[in-house]
Amino acid sequence: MARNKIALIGAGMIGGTLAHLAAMKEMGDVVLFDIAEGMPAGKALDLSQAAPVDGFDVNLKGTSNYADIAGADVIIVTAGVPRKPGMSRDDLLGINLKVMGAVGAGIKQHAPDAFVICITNPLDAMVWALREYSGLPAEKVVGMAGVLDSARFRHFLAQEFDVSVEDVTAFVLGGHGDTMVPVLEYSTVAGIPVPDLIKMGWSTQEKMDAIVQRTRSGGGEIVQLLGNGSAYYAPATSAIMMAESYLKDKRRVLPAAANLTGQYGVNNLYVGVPVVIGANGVEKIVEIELNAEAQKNFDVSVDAVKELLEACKAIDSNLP
Ligand code: A3D
Repeated sequence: MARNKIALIGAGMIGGTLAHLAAMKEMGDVVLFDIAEGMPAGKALDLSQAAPVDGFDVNLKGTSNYADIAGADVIIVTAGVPRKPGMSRDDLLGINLKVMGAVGAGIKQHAPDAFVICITNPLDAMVWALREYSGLPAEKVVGMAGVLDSARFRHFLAQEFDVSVEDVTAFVLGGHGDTMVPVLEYSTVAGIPVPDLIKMGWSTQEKMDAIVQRTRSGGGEIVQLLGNGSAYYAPATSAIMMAESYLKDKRRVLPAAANLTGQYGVNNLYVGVPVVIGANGVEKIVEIELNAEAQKNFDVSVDAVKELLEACKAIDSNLP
């Protein structure tokens, strides 16, 4: 049986981390693609030299030629520029939209059967544009944000409750950005919803509100600390989880930016919702009933995504 093939478009901080994780997990052979000459080959060679030490048998190749992604089962896109301190995700829009045009054309020509996970920001707009430019079916193009946002939420909740992160589940909806909607009612410790834990005296509503706010600005906090670039370990880990669910047909239920076709009252927009990821890509969109506050916050988030799409269309009139 042939090995799976994972193509990483963008071999920067997240791309390199993705390559390391994919190789260590022996998910398949790895192609690192970047427009920067030499760098992807350098990273591939460096990682190949870790293989004898760690004992993973995969081939790693760095390239600037789209033909090398042919036959990829999974493609993870991080191509573009990350945020610098003081920049919002939306500031990246103009630059990264052009990058999505080039990446979409490369995927369309060389790997139209792949499952594509987009990470490039502003996420909800870029994944939508990538789907348009690539022409792939919507269930095969998905955006990574929710797994990361809910991981941040879980980390903060586990710290507050002083329990294992493994026993904390967290629920985050909406666009990736300051308008994301962490939902406390659906976030639990070993199945006990957070509002019940507050009643049990484990924490207070004020502390939970502060955690929700810290989750919303979790990416910005890291951008400030790093001083040059944005988070990459947790974003890469999150995308790898989504790729594994597809490759192993695990049917994990994960929050991801998916193309909505009427669910949550939204049409033709990529927004973060719980989805089932299996061998056919996004196999199901989970539609839950939201309470009035979550619905209000979700609507604000959807409006923010709509604004981004309008900005994309103003830049490229070929977009629908
Ligand atoms: P960085 O280390 O700069 O890597 C980006 C790479 O893309 C660089 O190596 C560039 O050379 C390359 N690149 C630029 N243009 C092209 C092109 N046309 N084709 C191929 N490669 C190209 O950034 P990073 O890895 O830290 O972040 C990558 C993206 O992920 C950024 O847009 C971030 O904002 C975004 N990001 C998203 C999240 C989410 O949760 C959605 C989290 C963290 C970062």
